[in-house]
Amino acid sequence: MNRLLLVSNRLPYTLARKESGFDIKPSAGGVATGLGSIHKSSDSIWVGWCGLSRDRLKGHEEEIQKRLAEERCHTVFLSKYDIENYYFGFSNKTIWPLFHYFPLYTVYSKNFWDSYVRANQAFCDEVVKMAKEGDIIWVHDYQLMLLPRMIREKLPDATIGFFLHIPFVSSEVFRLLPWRREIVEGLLGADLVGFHTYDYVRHFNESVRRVVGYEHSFGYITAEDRIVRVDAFPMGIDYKQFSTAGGLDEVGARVKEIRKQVGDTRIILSIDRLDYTKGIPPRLEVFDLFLEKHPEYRGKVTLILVAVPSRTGVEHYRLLKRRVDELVGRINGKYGSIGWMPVWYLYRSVPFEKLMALYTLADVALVTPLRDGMNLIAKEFVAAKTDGKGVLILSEMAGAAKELGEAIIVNPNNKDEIVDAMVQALTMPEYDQIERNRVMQNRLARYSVGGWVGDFMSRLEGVKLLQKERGVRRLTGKATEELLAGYAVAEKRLILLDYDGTLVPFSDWPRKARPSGDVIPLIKGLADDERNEVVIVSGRDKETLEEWLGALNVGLVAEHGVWVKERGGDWRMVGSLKDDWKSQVRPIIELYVDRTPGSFVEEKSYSLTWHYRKADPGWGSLRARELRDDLADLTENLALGVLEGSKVIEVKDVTINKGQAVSRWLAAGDRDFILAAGDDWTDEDMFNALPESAYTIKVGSGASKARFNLDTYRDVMALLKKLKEQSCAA
Ligand code: GDG
Repeated sequence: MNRLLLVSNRLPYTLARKESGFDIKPSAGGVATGLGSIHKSSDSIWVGWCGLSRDRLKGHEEEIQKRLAEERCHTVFLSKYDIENYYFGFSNKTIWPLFHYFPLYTVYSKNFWDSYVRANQAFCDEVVKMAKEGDIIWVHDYQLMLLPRMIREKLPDATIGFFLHIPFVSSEVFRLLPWRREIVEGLLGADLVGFHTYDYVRHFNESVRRVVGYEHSFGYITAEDRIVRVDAFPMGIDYKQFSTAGGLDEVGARVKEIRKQVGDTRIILSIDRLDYTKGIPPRLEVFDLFLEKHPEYRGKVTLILVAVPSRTGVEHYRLLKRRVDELVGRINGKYGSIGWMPVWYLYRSVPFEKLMALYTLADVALVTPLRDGMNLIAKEFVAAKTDGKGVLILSEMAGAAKELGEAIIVNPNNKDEIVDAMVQALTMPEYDQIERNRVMQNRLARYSVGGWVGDFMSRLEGVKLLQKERGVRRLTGKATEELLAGYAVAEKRLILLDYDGTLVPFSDWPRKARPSGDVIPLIKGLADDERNEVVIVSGRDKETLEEWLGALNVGLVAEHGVWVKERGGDWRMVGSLKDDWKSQVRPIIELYVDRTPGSFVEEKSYSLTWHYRKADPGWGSLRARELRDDLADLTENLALGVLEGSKVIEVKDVTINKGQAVSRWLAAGDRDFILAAGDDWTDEDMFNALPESAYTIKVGSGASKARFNLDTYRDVMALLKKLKEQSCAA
């Protein structure tokens, strides 16, 4: 098993300054708890922040790293300013509220963002320093969303996984973020991006599609240079720990202690970090309503409310604390009596034994977050109920609701529904409680935190294998050397190049894809070598090709072969083609233009093309399917083909294709070196027409007849540059 490099904002240990030296304590929270057990049981190194700013550690850096190294941890040093702006700022005032559907709490600040970039860079530097070949780098959570891409830039072949512990919002909310592109690109630096639920996966895929235009299919996103897997991995708990700890003596002692204090009432339990996403004030309002509507439970039920202090430096959290204090005071004042306090309120973190004692004692767990990535408390409560007795009331807005369907599932905004759920829970027959809990327990035992890690790791391995398979044909190293050697000795070379997507990137409007500054000199340099014949084989109209490339000493093919221009010659049409079909087809395409904002029709002499790159992606592909069907019916009896390309549907004469077009250059004499590059389906005809010895190159990662592939037009340009250098050197 390869070594694991865990990376998260916080280390599982937090440092505090003492009068002399430092104190080291375990950190609290979902990520620390979940990953802590993996860290303990495996050969891993954990890179994260230790909780103190760089200034406070000054002069003790080595000592601290040494102390942390004993726990297989390594700290990142951050300035006070960056902690303020990256952690309390961008992470907790921008991403956290936005990703939990609190857009009104979201602060958009350039300073926060700059610190976020800087802090991610600081993490990257440490990870790169620590990483060894073969390590699996696993980055966690929303504070480090730029990190996968940053690491990838430094270590291109690294195995990188990313897991988001909070929800991924709907693309409609995500698009509010000014830095949405950077975030998506940052995440796509990973090989595998994991979320708790399939909903988050869907939202992420849709955001990727809208923000950077990459399509997804069957769990894979084809990014510019690589395939990235995106999947759901509902995080589990250390089931064994939670299902056995009830038997510990310390826990038993705590159970007795609490029972003595609370008295002989039924117990409803509520435990969370004090966070506005957890819905604590509405939960207290529900409890108030419950006591009001059901006076028969007064004196018979106690709510134990544990609120763990969190992010106390952030304004919304301070206000929240005040609101909770008020509500607890109000309820206790309104219903309390001597001998019965309706709400037992603990504003602090409790030790594990006490947590277990509370799980053991509670008749009902009231887990009603307004939004929650997963919620481990719900799972821990169920696991702790070894006798099967106890009822979980769970918000449908928590990721855990997807797995714990046997709980009483409620809408956290529907107070009456929750009150009814509380009554249902308090009166539920024992056999029903046991039956529900057993089903959930079996599920939690099967997919414990260990299972979660194993599942993530095997998917990560899977995507690496797939990348390798796809990369086998990649034109790198040895194959490039062979190609260059073949080129060097050849005397009659033919170089066939597609234009869009091969020499230049796609742009929103075809007219905008003019040859960039280096394309013309490069092609010219190649064409100047007498041993070379260069042909640009394009689907574009001849007027555009003439305008952009006409001055070069190259052959040109327009409209996929309708028009051909040999070096020094004039444009000629191939065969006799008809265009009278256009009047029948055009109105249908125009109808789709009207119905699909952002799309348009391009008319060439013997073809009509519907472009939808600028349309809404989902809508565009739906309409494309409809248009293709409509056109297929219409063109059935005509010699026309309806072809689908990269965000285009094209109707043209079926007898015309790039393969047929390039055959005249093949027939023109023996070639001792042929290179052809293209990125889409129309280029496949060209590859098919060439002899096996030709260097055929597919740009992009899709299936192809080509012998090799390159990732992007940039790689094609780099290859052509090498050829040109050889030509010049000769
Ligand atoms: C984030 C996401 C997602 C809590 N109080 C005490 C205590 N805890 C432990 C619990 C549990 C963990 O902390 C809390 O986890 P949650 O999942 O409920 O919540 P977040 O901290 O918000 O975590 C969340 C999680 O990441 C994992 O991906 O589920 O949705 O927001 O394990 O046991 N432990 C002790 N004393 C406490 O007072 N000992």
